[in-house]
Amino acid sequence: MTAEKRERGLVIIPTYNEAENIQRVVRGVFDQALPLDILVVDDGSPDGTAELVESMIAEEDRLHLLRRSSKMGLGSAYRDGMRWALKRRYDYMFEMDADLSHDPKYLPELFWKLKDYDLVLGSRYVQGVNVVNWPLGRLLLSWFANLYSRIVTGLPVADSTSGFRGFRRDILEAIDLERVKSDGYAFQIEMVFRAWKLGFQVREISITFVERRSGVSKMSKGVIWEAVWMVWYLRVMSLLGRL
Ligand SMILES: Nc1nc2c(ncn2[C@@H]2O[C@H](COP(=O)(O)OP(=O)(O)O)[C@@H](O)[C@H]2O)c(=O)[nH]1
Ligand SMILES: [Mg+2]
Repeated sequence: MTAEKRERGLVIIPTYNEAENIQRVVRGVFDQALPLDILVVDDGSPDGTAELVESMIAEEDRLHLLRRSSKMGLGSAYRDGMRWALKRRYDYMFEMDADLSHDPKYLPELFWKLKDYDLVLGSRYVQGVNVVNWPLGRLLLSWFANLYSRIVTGLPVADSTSGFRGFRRDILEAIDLERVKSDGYAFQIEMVFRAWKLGFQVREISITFVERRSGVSKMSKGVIWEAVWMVWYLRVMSLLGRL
């Protein structure tokens, strides 16, 4: 008798000073009753985020922690998390913020869609604009960043900067993570672009993003400039066949 293979996923959550949020988001993920583990990638948060995770690990063997010594950026945290996942037998990997902007209730849809698609994005802009509590300036920045990235790269995606998404393992095996250099929103765009160029099927589902209520955003001007240049880099390198 052949038992049906049950897909397993890993939710990678990067943290820097998320002590006020991390325990709630971990519980929210496990409440979904999906075959999911969690890997928190913490960059030496001075507020004790990692210690809170460790106290939960004692009672929850599906929770894991990767401690890094200092703040090295979101993209770098995800790259390390993805390498960690690739060494283990996960079929799917998910990206998710720790600040509860990404509601775990969308995980089942992301999860089940990965049976038919290679990369599933939780998208804020597929059905109008679904963002709660962002100042107008921040919303416009995000919306225009997506328009700009679509025009420059040709990516047929409404929300390529979204940090709530699921990958099938084969994408992460196919993309050479050593070559992925970007860190902030650019990292998100770059991963979708590389997957799309490699011919993987990308799908968006509609989510509502709610701005964090606790803790502070770590996004900076540098991260925005990185994205401005990165989309041109991606386009040129891809035209030259050197991506
Ligand atoms: N490990 C790690 N996590 C980070 C870093 N920068 C941001 N994060 C985490 O990435 C997620 C998104 O960051 P956030 O500041 O909320 O960005 P925003 O939602 O675009 O304002 C949160 O879970 C942060 O704690 C970093 O340098 N290292
Ligand atoms: Mg946030």
